[in-house]
Amino acid sequence: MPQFIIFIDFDYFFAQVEEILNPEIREKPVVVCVYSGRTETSGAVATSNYLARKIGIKSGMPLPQAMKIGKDRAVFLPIRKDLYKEWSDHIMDIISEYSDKIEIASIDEAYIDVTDSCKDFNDAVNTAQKIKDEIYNKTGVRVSVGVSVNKAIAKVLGDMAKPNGIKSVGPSEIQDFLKGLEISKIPGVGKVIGQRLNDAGIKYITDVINADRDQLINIIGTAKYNYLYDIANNTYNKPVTPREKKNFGRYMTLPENTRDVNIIIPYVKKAIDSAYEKAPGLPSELSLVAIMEDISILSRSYTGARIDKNRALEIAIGLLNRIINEDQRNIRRVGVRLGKITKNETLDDFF
Ligand code: DCP
Ligand code: CA
Ligand code: CA
Repeated sequence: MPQFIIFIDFDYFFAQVEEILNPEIREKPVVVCVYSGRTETSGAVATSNYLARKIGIKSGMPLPQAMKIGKDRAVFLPIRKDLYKEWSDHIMDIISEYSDKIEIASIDEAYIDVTDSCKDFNDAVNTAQKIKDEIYNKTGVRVSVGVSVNKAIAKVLGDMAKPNGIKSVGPSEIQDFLKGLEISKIPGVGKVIGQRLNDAGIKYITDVINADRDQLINIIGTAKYNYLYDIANNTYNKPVTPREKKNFGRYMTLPENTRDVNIIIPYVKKAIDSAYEKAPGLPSELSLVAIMEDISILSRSYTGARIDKNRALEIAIGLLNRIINEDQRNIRRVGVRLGKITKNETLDDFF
């Protein structure tokens, strides 16, 4: 039985968030910078939008070099990690509505396993498109998506689909696809290993099947050999492994953009009910998250001892009022996020 795996990677993520919050910079090269603080220009590029990449400014580049290329035409912005994390959490929450089997691989990457909820591969591709559309409609973020029969090929396809695309290879096409797939495209095969394999005559992933096993193990070690062999043989089936979730968020879209708490509160209540249903215990931290009419995200948090559902509503309303008092804009979506969750004790804990 093949798995149906969807891989999602957010396009030029940090720079894209900055563009969404400030659409005027969209027509320009945008560079998100990590300033090291030693001198005014020491540091490196975290990421850049596609216009900046076109003129040669890429992740990891030293800032002085980037500034030389981009002076007068590029926008240089300081990295805002907490903000991107907030957006990432929100998008991951949207994705996790589609499957409990979600592996958040990094701030801008996730795998989900939809084998159980999709009746066939076509259904999995439709689900992937739905997730992509929903992320865009709710956050404005464009993502690239790969859908296939295992994690490795889903990621290969997600990379090929960049930017803003979706690519799929199902059970009936996988054998042909593998035949044409260069080994350098496989996740985990970097420049160095790719070159060494090429030197040993391995250009395509399927070349691994007939290669001299001992010779390859000498070059890349047993673990990597087995990994590549399984992919080539289409027997790779490493499961999507959910990491322990640290927080549980739920969001609701309001019927209209508003600052009227009487309209908003019922949706806060719905979000709380739904978040508590998912969470494995009581939180000691509760955040109220408001997505404003211009799509920016504001949140206010409360920390206290194990917060039950009734108190959660009271606290959330207090936090909502703070946001309304401190900000003039209308709210478009509202949500709650439960953090620092203490697991409920079950009988199992006593035996
Ligand atoms: N990042 C970083 N430093 C790097 C590489 C990446 O800080 N050297 C951060 C910024 C990116 C984020 O991680 O926005 C995700 O990394 P990706 O490699 O997925 O790159 P992008 O999302 O920026 O671009 P792409 O559209 O190619 O995925
Ligand atoms: Ca990305
Ligand atoms: Ca990534």
